Amino acid sequence: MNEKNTLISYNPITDEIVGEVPISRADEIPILIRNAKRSQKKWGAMERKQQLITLSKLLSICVSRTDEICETICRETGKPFSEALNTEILASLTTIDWCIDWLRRQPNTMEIHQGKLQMMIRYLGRSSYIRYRPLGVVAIISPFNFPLAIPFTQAVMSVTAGNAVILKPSSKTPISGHLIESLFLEAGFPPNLVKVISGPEIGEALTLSDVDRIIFTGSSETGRKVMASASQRLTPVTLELGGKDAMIVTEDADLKRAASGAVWGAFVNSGQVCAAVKRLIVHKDIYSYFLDLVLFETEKLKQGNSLLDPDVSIGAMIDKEAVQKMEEQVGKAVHEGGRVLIGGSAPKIPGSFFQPTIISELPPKATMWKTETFGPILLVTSYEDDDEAVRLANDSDFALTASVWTRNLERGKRMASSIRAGTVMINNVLYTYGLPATPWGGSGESGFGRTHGQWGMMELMEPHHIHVDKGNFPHDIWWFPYSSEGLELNRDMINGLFAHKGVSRLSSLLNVRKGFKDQTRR
Ligand code: TXE
Repeated sequence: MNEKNTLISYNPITDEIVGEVPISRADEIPILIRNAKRSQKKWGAMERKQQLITLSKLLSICVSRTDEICETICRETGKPFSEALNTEILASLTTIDWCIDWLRRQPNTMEIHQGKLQMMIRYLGRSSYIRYRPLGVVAIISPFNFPLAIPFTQAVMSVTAGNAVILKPSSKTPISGHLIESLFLEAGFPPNLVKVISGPEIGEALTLSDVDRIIFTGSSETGRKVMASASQRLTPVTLELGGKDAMIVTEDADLKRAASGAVWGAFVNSGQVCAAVKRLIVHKDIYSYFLDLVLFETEKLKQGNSLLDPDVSIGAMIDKEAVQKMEEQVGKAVHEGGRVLIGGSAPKIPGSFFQPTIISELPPKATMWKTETFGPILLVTSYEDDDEAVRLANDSDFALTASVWTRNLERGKRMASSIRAGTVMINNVLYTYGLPATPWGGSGESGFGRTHGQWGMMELMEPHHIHVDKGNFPHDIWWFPYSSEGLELNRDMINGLFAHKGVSRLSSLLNVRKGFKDQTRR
């Protein structure tokens, strides 16, 4: 923040200014919510055909502005251009495309089948249906590590479900965040339907404001604060929090492929990924051979500024504080008995870099096994049998994603089904974030709720239940006044629906129907 009341963003490699955005004050939020609600009405009143055209326009604008968007992300985060392309842009494009398809298929209403009661309810001239209605205004608070993909995919889904969005991006990546508003405006969405605001007060103020849902992505520590604030107004929250994800490698896995998967899964975005591979659990029989493969792959990784050198695979961390935190965490791990096999310090190049680091022999009780390391640090250990591997994978307060690597897919599915993580991949890591039809989210310290897919959509809408009764009968048999006759009828209802074979269920149901009919005499 400065005298111009703007938030400045710096390039973590060159320290150059990437750009600045205006800072909003907490007392502006009620006005913004009013504007958002007005826009939401406009958007809601738009023909579905027109909404689909607008979403398609957003898709083509993102495609046409790909390089500009990627460059902005690279300059603001220090991540390699290839990652901006495939983990930010691609994930965003697939989500728009999925939303278009979802909206096209979304029925206006859905009739509810009453199961065993269906026949009776029908006879009584009644029916129930659901129309999913948007919540209203969704507040999105997002982290720095995927400054486009995370808030953008959540915003596209929120708007597709009919909501307006107020987005607060990380103060470390405001330019990429504010770019999102320009994309929606350029595509022709009503102004203020997606509004991006920044400022040191805004995050907390938004969680205390009159929004209809909060989607928070960030650390478990901040997640608790958000939930506490949101409880003031009983605002529902979706919490996408940290991870300490496990990767199990069995002795029958394709080891070369698994080694490449482990290295990408652990060091993509310089390890600043909630679902990055943090705990490598390798079968004892292949432990040292596999570790050599992983070390060999890691040694080959080039670190630097990909805007100057496209062969760079490992970019920078978000800032110097993040690098310092890595140095402290590695120092503690070594102090607690861990052995650094590669990396373990900041390389001697300008910028906020930390070397890809692999630590072995860390005692199971050591801090780093339990705490999130939001950087390029991978812990390795071995296991005897599948049960132990699964136990080790579940031995964490975090439960976001995990993976099992084996050529025996049935074995993989068996192990996967016992792992607590929200998503378990067999022979792959991380990338289902880019499969918008699949749910994303975890439990425990990794939060709760889901973004993406039908499950994410369900958290952005309210199932509005309409029950219609044609009023064919003047009186329901469970209404006042109670009587012994009425009591018999209610017994018949229960017998008719749930009694054991002995009792004639049909005659009971016929009694009930007759009972409803006879009410007219009362
Ligand atoms: O998080 P922070 P960061 C997690 C990742 C790591 C963290 C890193 O595992 O733990 O995010 O991101 C705003 N009330 N995930 O450091 O500090 C803050 O300004 C309201 C998980 O950015 O928690 C920023 O915009 N908001 C994930 C946002 O919260 C507040 C994917 C996050 O900040 C606030 C990516 C407050 N009191 C990262 N204080 C997943 N599970 O999918 C700060 N903020």
